[in-house]
Amino acid sequence: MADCIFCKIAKHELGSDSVYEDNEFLAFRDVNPAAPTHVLLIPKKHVSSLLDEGAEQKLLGKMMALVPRLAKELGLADDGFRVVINTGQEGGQTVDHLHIHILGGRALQWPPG
Ligand code: DGP
Repeated sequence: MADCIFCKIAKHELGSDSVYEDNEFLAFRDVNPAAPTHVLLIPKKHVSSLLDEGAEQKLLGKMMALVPRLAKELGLADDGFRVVINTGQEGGQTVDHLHIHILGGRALQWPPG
């Protein structure tokens, strides 16, 4: 998608503080962190949300399998972390490109606002 900010980040047309990259996925630090460690994991191909038919089992499985690896590499495994996929307007999704938030580095409250 030409005007998608995360597509531009995935193509390195826009800079990001990346922590992981392979052929299919990129993980980078959130520009507006909600926790001391706040990373976004995205597919490089444009998938608009968890409701998009492109969010299929294989893709989601690969993304979720990357989460514990990233959490360990980010130093979050000992104290724990949270994974969030905001979906749609009332779900708090502001960027229409599927992304998994990985949050940690402090005691997180529940329920979220
Ligand atoms: P969500 O509200 O779930 O759609 O989360 C979108 C997140 O993306 C939000 O926490 C801020 C982050 N974000 C938006 N634009 C940029 C950007 O250009 N760079 C980075 N690193 N993060 C961004």
